[in-house]
Amino acid sequence: MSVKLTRQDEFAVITLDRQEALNALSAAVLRDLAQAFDQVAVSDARALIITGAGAKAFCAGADIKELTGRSLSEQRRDAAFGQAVLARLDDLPMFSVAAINGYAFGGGMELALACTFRIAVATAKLGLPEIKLGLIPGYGGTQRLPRTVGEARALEMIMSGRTLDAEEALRIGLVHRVVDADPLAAAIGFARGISGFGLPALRLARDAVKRALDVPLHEGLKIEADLNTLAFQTEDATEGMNAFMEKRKPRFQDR
Ligand code: DAK
Repeated sequence: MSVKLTRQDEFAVITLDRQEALNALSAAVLRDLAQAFDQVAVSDARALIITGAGAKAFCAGADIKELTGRSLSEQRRDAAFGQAVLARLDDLPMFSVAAINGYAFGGGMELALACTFRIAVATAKLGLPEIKLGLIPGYGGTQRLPRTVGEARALEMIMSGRTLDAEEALRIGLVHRVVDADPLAAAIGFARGISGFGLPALRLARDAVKRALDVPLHEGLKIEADLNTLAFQTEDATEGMNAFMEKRKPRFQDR
């Protein structure tokens, strides 16, 4: 199996392990990823971490060797499937963190973009080089990248196919942290800094922010008011506010 689903404490961990092809996303890997996301979705994991096996690559993109020799309708179907798999990741009930341990190119960058957060090792290289193959990104890159770094930077990255180092990725907001070593441990530490809050509030916050990018401001503010009202109705909100007034740490129950 090239997709390994394991558990580290309260977190699910998916490791892409196809090192002979720099963890590239073959059709089989995409199918296995879809299954793994479905398993994680119904688990009690508080977050999902995704990383690549080995020190060289997070994921070098779609499997280029599989991309050729297919009809246009097959390409269309495959793009829709890849997009749907990454949408499952984006829509998971728990947040996700990409632990970028090396190359994150093309579909690998798109996989990381579908995660809620991204932590990169300092030696990581990132980019959407599809243009160099005469292609454009097909697994959500043209849509998620501008939402992450803005239109101007996304256009430059996609139309030049330029490789970014981790420091530049951090500077433009493509990754949230850069670490010198062990991005998986760093991603788990990062997740732990968030996952102790109540899951309902975390989910509502994520939904509100994600929907901000899809609707005009006045509609977004209505969404915020609705979700904020829902948050007030949780037991965690009562506990959080009581704990503040009683000068103690809150004990959230995810209710
Ligand atoms: N696919 C398949 N094999 C790959 C691969 C990839 N993306 N990347 C690397 N490999 C394989 C290499 O072929 C090599 O295998 P062997 O030749 O030894 O059998 C092995 O991994 C080691 O790679 P290298 O020898 O090249 O290693 P280097 O350290 O020299 O170079 C590198 C590392 C990451 C700079 C280089 O491998 C590289 O440039 N890789 C390709 C990166 C890339 O261009 N990624 C984007 C792919 S396009 C769609 C439309 C578009 C897309 C998808 C769907 N639809 C309409 C359905 C496009 C998506 C993409 O991701």
